[in-house]
Amino acid sequence: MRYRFSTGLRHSDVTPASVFHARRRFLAGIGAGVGAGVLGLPGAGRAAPDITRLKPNTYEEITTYNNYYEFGTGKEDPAENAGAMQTDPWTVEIGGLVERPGAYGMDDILKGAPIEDRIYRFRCVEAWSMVIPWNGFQLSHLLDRVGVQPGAKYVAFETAVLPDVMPGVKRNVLEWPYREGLRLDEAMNPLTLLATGIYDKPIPNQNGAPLRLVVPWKYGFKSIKSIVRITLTDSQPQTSWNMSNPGEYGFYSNVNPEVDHPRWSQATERRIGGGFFAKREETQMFNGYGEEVADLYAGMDLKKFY
Ligand SMILES: Nc1nc2c(c(=O)[nH]1)N[C@H]1C(S)=C(S)[C@@H](COP(=O)(O)O)O[C@H]1N2
Ligand SMILES: [Mo]
Repeated sequence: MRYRFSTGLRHSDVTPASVFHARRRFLAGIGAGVGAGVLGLPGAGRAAPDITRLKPNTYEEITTYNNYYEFGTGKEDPAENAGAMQTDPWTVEIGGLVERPGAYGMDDILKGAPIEDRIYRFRCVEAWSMVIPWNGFQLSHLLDRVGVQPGAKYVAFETAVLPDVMPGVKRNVLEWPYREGLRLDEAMNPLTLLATGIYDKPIPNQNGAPLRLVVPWKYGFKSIKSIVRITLTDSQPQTSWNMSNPGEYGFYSNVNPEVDHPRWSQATERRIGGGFFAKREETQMFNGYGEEVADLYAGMDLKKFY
């Protein structure tokens, strides 16, 4: 529990309940729908479903149907194999264009981190989705603490490579370490979390303990697990899926029902746990978080920058 509640206080203890819930609705995207209705903006007629009202997937579903190739490529492999990974102590090397580079222990990273509860829809590029109640803090909080230098434009992330406990890294399915990256403004967006828990429990190894990225408007593979390195750079970093297949996986990877994966459609998704005969759902632009993030891509051709 120490990874989540290092202060001993829950976020809901320090924020009045009304503010807490209003903020939560805003962050989940409902604030957007209401605003559009009042102002009569286009799109108000077809309001996106309220993401906070989506029923979260069960703890069991969230922790047994995973992608974590270091532990195997099957959906059940991570839950089966990740238990042996030692996540305490854990150190994250933070470097590149920052004022205070160094090896930061988890206690240090969590010092003063305002842990929040966020219910996010999570959309995999394989066209399935889940709704996950995360505990975590904004990546911007950590970046502010280490001090981003003016020349920094991107943030690069790497996962641990632990051959003794990760059977998957002996195979070349991807180039290890697993790498991901964000543009600095994407990294600083309030929706971008470093997650430390699920359902108020410490994050399980198969979901990326002790610290994993969550970027809800992008396909799941951007949300890199078990982070050991964060580097601020001035040029776009390499990312594992883009390196392995640039035609199928771009750097941006924003959820976009209009840009299909070369081998399948991205227009709809299957909610995990809905049962075999459940209707597929229509995928929403930016996974339903457009009000919060569309401005980041103003003027960009998202078919080109997929
Ligand atoms: N290090 C690492 N991070 C990773 C992956 C991985 O294989 N290795 N898989 C990604 C993919 S494809 C998805 S869909 C999500 C799955 O997260 P979950 O298992 O917590 O639902 O993790 C992402 N982060
Ligand atoms: Mo994924």
